[in-house]
Amino acid sequence: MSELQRDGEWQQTACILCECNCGVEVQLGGAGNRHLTRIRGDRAHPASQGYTCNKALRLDHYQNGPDRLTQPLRRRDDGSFEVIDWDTAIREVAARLGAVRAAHGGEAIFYYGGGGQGNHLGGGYANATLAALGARYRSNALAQEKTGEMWVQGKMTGAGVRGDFEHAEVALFVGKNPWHSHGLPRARQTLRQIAKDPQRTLIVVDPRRSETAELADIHLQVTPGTDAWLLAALVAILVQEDLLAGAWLAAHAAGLDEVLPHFVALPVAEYCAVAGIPEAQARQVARRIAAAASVAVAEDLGIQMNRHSTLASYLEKLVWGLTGHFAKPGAQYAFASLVKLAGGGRETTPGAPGASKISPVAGARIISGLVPCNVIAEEILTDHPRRYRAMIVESGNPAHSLADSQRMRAALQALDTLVVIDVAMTETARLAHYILPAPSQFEKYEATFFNFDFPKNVFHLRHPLFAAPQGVLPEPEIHARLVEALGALDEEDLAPLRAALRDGRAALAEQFFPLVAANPRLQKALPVALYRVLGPTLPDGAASAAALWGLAHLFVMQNPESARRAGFTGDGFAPGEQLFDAILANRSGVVFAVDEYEDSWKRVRGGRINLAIPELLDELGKLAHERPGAPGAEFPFVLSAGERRAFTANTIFRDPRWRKQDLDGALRVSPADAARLGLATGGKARLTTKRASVEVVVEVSEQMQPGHLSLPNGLGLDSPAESGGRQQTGVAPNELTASEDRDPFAGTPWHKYVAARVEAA
Ligand SMILES: Nc1nc2c(c(=O)[nH]1)N[C@H]1C(S)=C(S)[C@@H](COP(=O)(O)OP(=O)(O)OC[C@H]3O[C@@H](n4cnc5c(=O)[nH]c(N)nc54)[C@H](O)[C@@H]3O)O[C@H]1N2
Ligand SMILES: Nc1nc2c(c(=O)[nH]1)N[C@H]1C(S)=C(S)[C@@H](COP(=O)(O)OP(=O)(O)OC[C@H]3O[C@@H](n4cnc5c(=O)[nH]c(N)nc54)[C@H](O)[C@@H]3O)O[C@H]1N2
Ligand code: SF4
Ligand SMILES: [Mo]
Repeated sequence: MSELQRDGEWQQTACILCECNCGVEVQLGGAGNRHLTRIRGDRAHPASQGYTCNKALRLDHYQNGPDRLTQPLRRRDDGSFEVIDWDTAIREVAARLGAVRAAHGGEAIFYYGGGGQGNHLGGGYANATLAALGARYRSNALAQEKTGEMWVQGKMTGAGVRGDFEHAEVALFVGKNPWHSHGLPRARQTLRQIAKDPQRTLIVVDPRRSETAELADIHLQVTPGTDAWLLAALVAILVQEDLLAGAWLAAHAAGLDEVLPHFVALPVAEYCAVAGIPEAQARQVARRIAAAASVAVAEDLGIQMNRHSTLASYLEKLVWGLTGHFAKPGAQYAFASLVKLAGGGRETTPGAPGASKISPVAGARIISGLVPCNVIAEEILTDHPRRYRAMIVESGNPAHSLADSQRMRAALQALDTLVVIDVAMTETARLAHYILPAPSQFEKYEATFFNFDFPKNVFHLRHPLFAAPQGVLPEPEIHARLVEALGALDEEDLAPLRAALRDGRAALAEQFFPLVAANPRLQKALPVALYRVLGPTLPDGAASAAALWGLAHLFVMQNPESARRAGFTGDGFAPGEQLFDAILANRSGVVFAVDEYEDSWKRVRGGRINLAIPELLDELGKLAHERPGAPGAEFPFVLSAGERRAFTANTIFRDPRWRKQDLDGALRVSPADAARLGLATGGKARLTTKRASVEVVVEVSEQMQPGHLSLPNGLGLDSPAESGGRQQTGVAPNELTASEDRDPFAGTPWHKYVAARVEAA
């Protein structure tokens, strides 16, 4: 029985299945007391306030999932794995990566991942390992969805921007289905409230009659892949009908004169026709947005993984920008962040000022420090001297989740050294030379940096519920050992910090920044240094929280007013200490920032929204001559490969039994297409793209428009079958996708626009 178990008591933690990380309370029990037996929403959680969706109740399938890793593993020449001890694992991994650095430079070592929907704390420590290796290039899942939007935000505001849907008069979702995917707190409650209030308007742009579209007042059922035309038409209507927020723009925006000429003569009727939207409906929407007291807007994968995605992100932001829906209740806001998840949309290489802003082989734009996921394979499968030769994958499953699985597998297999840090034997782990096993997210301290709320922003440090199995190590410990094995940090470096801490944490705070500034080795290994010095002194074994201490102090220094309003007051280092104590103590999460709507302006670069992005205005011009239409005779359908449904959760659950419906992950087909092709619900079809041909179960669905197909995300994993052997459930979407099908600006994939053919099987 776990020593952490307190019988029958509800314990606070969070759901790890989407970025909302709703607070939950759980009871433990079952075999060995190692199960989550009861789960309910945590009313004390300041963001979720007791809310959960259907998925949180299934979390035990993660905690007790199949293929759990409990010992470090090393690949044998025949491809099988042997158990090794941790000392051997750390020594050999450090030696092999060190050898790659010695022969080819640290930039040949690539880092992928760092956290999923629930776990970012461990990834924070990886920076020390990368600095020790001199690694320069990295990526994660954000670089196959959000980097285009980040690049646009980097140019327009330089800040992370979100919509205040709770208070919005008009809510606009473009290519997003929050009923299932969430992405805003208590999504279903908020959607229902907007839908039932006659004063408020819910607008959804989606080719599919999604669950959110079903609730909407206005559903713009676009032709797949044509959002750029629709959004351009909406902007043009605002311009041509003189619906702009003139005085507001004069006070708060720049670049209007550069933007207007691109829209004054844009043929609205023609663009609406391309998008399959009645012109009158588009005009109704533009007028509603201009007239509203507040509009909140969110875009997501429907446009971010589609044709013209970066342009569409820009046009979406012009819609609310030109109508002045920013920095007021119910509109867009720039949030306070405890940690910037990625570098604010700038084109940069992390840790290498002035270094190249493009990837070394493909020359792809690096946004927010992330190499586009779609070029990773290309950066490996080449004889280019600057190719990546080794890779560390931490909490990510690129062999399954990135475009073009066949090519991704070939790339991972071509590496000199692949190290995987995970909890389960995944599609990626199977290809590794070394597998380093971590405790599950309920067996250690964990947190995410998805803290985007406003005006109150929340951070939640979760405490462990179970003891970790013998043989696994938390990620901060793995990184600390790697950094030490690489010779990048030792007791001599740490001694002055330890001496300062003897007089208490406040004394450490006083001396910390000068001490770190004086020793570049400390600077590079910062999180690990804190883990080693401060970590062991933290209560309840919370060593992994050590890096948060530095972040708490930095946050308070940079956002004194927001912190003060949240109750962290006093002089000098006192508020930072208070914030850190509150983070450690409060098991349901902490409000770390309280903002005023006006505060958004302080976070906008130069205090003005920049409306003009010349590269994208040029791109806009190309729409005039392009007519997307159906993909072609060989592949007459548009396949959206990766729809969020009631029972999908990326690849966090590997046990197919977690799903209560849609067990096979059916391909959704419109009734008209099904009738024409002789397809029926529950029957099989053959689905073919230029990359692969698979058999799939069909669901004839009224949600679909003719010519459009939709497959769920996260399926196609294999797991132990009850009858012995292994079973695969559903189709792995990226067997069907191709890495070259990507956005020209951000390199994000066209997963929602895959040319496909379907036939009865
Ligand atoms: N249940 C569940 N929730 C999740 C996840 C999960 O796996 N399962 N994953 C989480 C993650 S990682 C993410 S990034 C989010 C993603 O969240 P969403 O982006 O909301 O999810 P999707 O279902 O992938 O895509 C949204 C919508 O885009 C529509 N779409 C397809 N083609 C087009 C098009 O051409 N134009 C427009 N306008 N729309 C189009 C689809 O019909 C779909 O309804 O969800 C998060 N939440
Ligand atoms: N075709 C297509 N492909 C897609 C999508 C799509 O819509 N269509 N969606 C994409 C999107 S938006 C996303 S975000 C990605 C998601 O894909 P990935 O980024 O690969 O993320 P997850 O599926 O969340 O898997 C995370 C990994 O973390 C591991 N893990 C869980 N807990 C821990 C832990 O505590 N420590 C460690 N070290 N590991 C842990 C899990 O076992 C799993 O291997 O998929 C993308 N792929
Ligand atoms: S919305 Fe659902 S899946 Fe997302 S964190 Fe909350 S309970 Fe989990
Ligand atoms: Mo995602």
